[in-house]
Amino acid sequence: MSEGFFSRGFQGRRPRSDERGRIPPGQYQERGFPVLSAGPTPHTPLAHWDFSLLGEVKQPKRWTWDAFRDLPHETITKDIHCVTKWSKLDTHWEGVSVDTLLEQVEYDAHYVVAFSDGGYTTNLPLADVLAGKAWVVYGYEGQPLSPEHGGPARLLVPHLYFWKSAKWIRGLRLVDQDEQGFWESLGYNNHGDPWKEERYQGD
Ligand SMILES: Nc1nc2c(c(=O)[nH]1)N[C@H]1C(S)=C(S)[C@@H](COP(=O)(O)O)O[C@H]1N2
Ligand SMILES: [Mo]
Repeated sequence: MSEGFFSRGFQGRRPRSDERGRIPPGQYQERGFPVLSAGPTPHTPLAHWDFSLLGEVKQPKRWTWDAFRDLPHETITKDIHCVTKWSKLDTHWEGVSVDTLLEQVEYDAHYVVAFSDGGYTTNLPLADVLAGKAWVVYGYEGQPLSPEHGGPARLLVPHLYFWKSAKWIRGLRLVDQDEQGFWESLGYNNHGDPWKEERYQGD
């Protein structure tokens, strides 16, 4: 068999015209949805679930699951990029924008630390979670978000590597000074822009 036969086969299909230019450097296009979790999947009953805004806020805020589900929500279509090199195009989510959440408190802070059931944390500048850049999502592809992928709710920050999209999120702590989260303290880049390949510290 000719080499051409094999290279065509291994190359897979060509990107559709509307997909060209959407895979950041060093990434490949994934069509499945890999699960990447640093620990076991928590299973918090919805009756015990809440979402909090804490830290440098005048009055901390807490929503129960029902109250959270009553917040204005939106459907979101975004490409996502994992530092382990897969990217997935046109993923569909449903949830509440971080703008909507932070509108409900008075705060004085420049960073947030997202915190999750199981102890995972990740840090972000406020500028990376406001102005329609981040959501707390509870729906994926028309279904409730599955536990493996972060259900009942996860952060979605699609313009940064996917480790910033904390699964099983329970709240945001607003802070003046940046504080490293779980992967950031283990050598991942503090910011994580996939288009700049900000994978590890020093990138
Ligand atoms: N709570 C929590 N959130 C997490 C992680 C984790 O281990 N725990 N892994 C992160 C990493 S490294 C990635 S790539 C994505 C993976 O999300 P997925 O399992 O839905 O693909 O979740 C991120 N959020
Ligand atoms: Mo990741």
